[in-house]
Amino acid sequence: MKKLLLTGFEPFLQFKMNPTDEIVKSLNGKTIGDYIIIGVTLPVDYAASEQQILQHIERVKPDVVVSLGLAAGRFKITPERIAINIKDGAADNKGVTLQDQLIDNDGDDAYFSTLPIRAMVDYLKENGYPAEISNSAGTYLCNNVMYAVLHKYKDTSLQAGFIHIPASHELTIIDGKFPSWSMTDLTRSIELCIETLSMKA
Ligand code: PCA
Repeated sequence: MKKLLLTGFEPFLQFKMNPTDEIVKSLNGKTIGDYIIIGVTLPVDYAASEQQILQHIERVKPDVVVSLGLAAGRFKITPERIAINIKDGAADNKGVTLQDQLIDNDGDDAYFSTLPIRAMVDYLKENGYPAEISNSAGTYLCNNVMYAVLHKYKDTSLQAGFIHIPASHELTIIDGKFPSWSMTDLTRSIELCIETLSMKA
């Protein structure tokens, strides 16, 4: 059985919960296609999230890393195409605010996801879930984690990438401003993305 490290994030900024945290907890330990899922939640802390995801990869030795993040305001499931070498955004949960900073001084400007993002989007739509490839993972924590993994493992067979998801109904009930999906649909859509990894091209 192959291993898939599935990461989510804790709540951050004004968001009282993070649906990605709930998804990784509910899928942890399950088998989806050829993969056993190892789910972990990362802190919204630039330094600690990067350090922890790299430590989890060393510990778990996964074949694939799928990282999840909340992108409140998006309408669809959006596998990210690219991570860029920039940190710039609102304060993290430690109060650290960064502007125009490189993630890695020696890193490439950007790395492409090595997940089958087109197949994921097609399979989601075939199964009735709105999805599209996103061409920007932003410049905040999610981009940072995606970039850090793709940079460190660029010359290896590790497959890695990032999927942003819309807000859950629970979040929108609290905040009111975002398009939202049920937790059941959010979780099922991530299962479908993972199923894609076991499909023969
Ligand atoms: N989304 C943020 C950070 C944590 C999360 O779930 C992002 O898109 O960078």
